[in-house]
Amino acid sequence: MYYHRENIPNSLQKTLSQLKTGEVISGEAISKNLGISRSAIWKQVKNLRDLGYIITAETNMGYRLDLENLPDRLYPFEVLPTLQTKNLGHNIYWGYDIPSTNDKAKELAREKAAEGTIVLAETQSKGRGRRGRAWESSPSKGIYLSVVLRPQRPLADASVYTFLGAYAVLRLCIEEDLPAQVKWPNDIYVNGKKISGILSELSAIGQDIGYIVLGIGINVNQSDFPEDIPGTSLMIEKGMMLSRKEVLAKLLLFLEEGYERLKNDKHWLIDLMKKYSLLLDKEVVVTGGLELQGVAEDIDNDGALIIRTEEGLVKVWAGDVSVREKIQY
Ligand code: BT5
Repeated sequence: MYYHRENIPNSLQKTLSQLKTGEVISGEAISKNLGISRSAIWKQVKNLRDLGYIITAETNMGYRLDLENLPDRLYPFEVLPTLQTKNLGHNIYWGYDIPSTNDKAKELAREKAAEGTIVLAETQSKGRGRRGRAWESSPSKGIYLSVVLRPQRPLADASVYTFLGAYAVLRLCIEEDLPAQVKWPNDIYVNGKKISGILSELSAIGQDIGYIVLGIGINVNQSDFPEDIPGTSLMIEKGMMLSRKEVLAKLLLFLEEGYERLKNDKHWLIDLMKKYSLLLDKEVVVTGGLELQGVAEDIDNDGALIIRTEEGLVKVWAGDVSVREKIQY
């Protein structure tokens, strides 16, 4: 089941809007209001039911949509009216199960998808983290999003766009009064547990960025996680369920705002990453490529993490960094 913005049947949305009063409305009335046949409406109702809307048919009276139990899905026609962005997210590719939204977004980017195009899935069968790790994508609980960006920037600036994803999630958490921190370069933690991960992938044109696919996974309404994943969700931290649609709309707004600011300057973002860093001033261990340990001292203007080791300062551009547990005697 795939919907691209252009493919969403307009009539389906119109029928839905007629039903969204929650009152009983006759097929005849809908047919008159929309200027389409009653059999066409019957088909629309069937399609809407297939999408999870509960519509009862009251004999001789008409249809009624159950407003209390709307499907918890990020259908483009539900998401679009909530967006407050100028450009970001206005072109939506949605699928119930997309193996990896990043892979789909890369495919669309190669096919010249416009900047700001987003891919959304209810679940991913091959959701990816870095280095072949998996991203747990339980159906309709989290937000699994990939954004196509085309910044006109040299490759050297690429790492700040991973930070951009972290920035948007950080703002979201701060707005929800949650004590969020960023574990360089791409994890967001709340109260010691991971709530979100970012996977940014790029394609180069010579020495410049061609496109960036910014993949963001956020745990929203999960109540628990598999034993081997020390994760948390907005719901666990807030003690209540959140509307994924509203969370998504905010996230895209913060992303767009940050993206616009990055056109003039990137230092504000580096400063913010330092301010909310989980690692700075801590004893850390770096693995995956470089293997070293020391104290995380700074984040450089090029996005690298600077570690003070026994041999001196070392710059780390990529890798897994964990805080070294203090040995208790
Ligand atoms: C990340 O990788 O944290 C980047 C995750 C990016 C996921 C998004 S979802 C939309 C888009 N499409 C994709 O295919 N990917 C992106 P990394 O730093 O390598 O962390 C991966 C590790 O996080 C795993 O090995 C688990 O330990 C842990 N993990 C997996 N799923 C999790 C979840 N839902 N919540 C918290 N931790 C999780």
